[in-house]
Amino acid sequence: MTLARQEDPEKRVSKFLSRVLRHAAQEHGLDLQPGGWVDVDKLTQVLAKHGFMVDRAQLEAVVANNDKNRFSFDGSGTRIRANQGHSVEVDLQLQPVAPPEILYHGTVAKFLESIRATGLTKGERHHVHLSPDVATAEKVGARRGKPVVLVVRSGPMHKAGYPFFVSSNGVWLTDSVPVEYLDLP
Ligand code: HQG
Repeated sequence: MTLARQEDPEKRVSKFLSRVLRHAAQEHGLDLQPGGWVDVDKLTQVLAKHGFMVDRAQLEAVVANNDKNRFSFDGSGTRIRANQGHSVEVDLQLQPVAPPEILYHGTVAKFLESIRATGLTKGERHHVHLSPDVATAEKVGARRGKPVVLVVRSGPMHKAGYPFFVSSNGVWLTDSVPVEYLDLP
């Protein structure tokens, strides 16, 4: 008999952090401040309450080792946030920036018909998420099955007045992508 492999403890903490910081700060009694910041000491208490006895050094390791740099500390080190991916209302204080000419969106075939009808929409999230390169978009799509990578003509879109943002971990964000700016298979 084989035993199910235990998930790496750092990954378990990271998943819990994603859930709390992106989707459920309030439910855990945490104040999500502008920028998405949460007090580190209060977060550590929430972690402990859920069985994650994580000290400062361990929390720093979770932030530093996260495969997608999902989290940041602020300059003073007293606050922590998820860099993007929120579903709750929060002002992430993102500044609009000019995107590269082309960005990519990783998805799966079953969504194409709907995307063809309405373009890319943000669904539960704050923004549509776009990737700077094909390899990253393939990974995003592969979370759901065989990835399909769409080309987004972000340069012309930006010229037409659509704002773009980039999170501190390099994910490109925009409100929606009309179908005329997409290359669909
Ligand atoms: C699809 C991960 C039907 C869209 C990744 C996607 C990313 C539509 C799904 C981040 C549609 C939404 C976000 C339309 C878009 N009709 N389906 N009109 N428009 N879709 O998870 O981009 O690991 O909200 O193609 O790396 O997959 O969480 O967005 O398949 O950066 O840090 O609807 O999540 O980062 O799914 O992923 P999601 P996403 P983390």
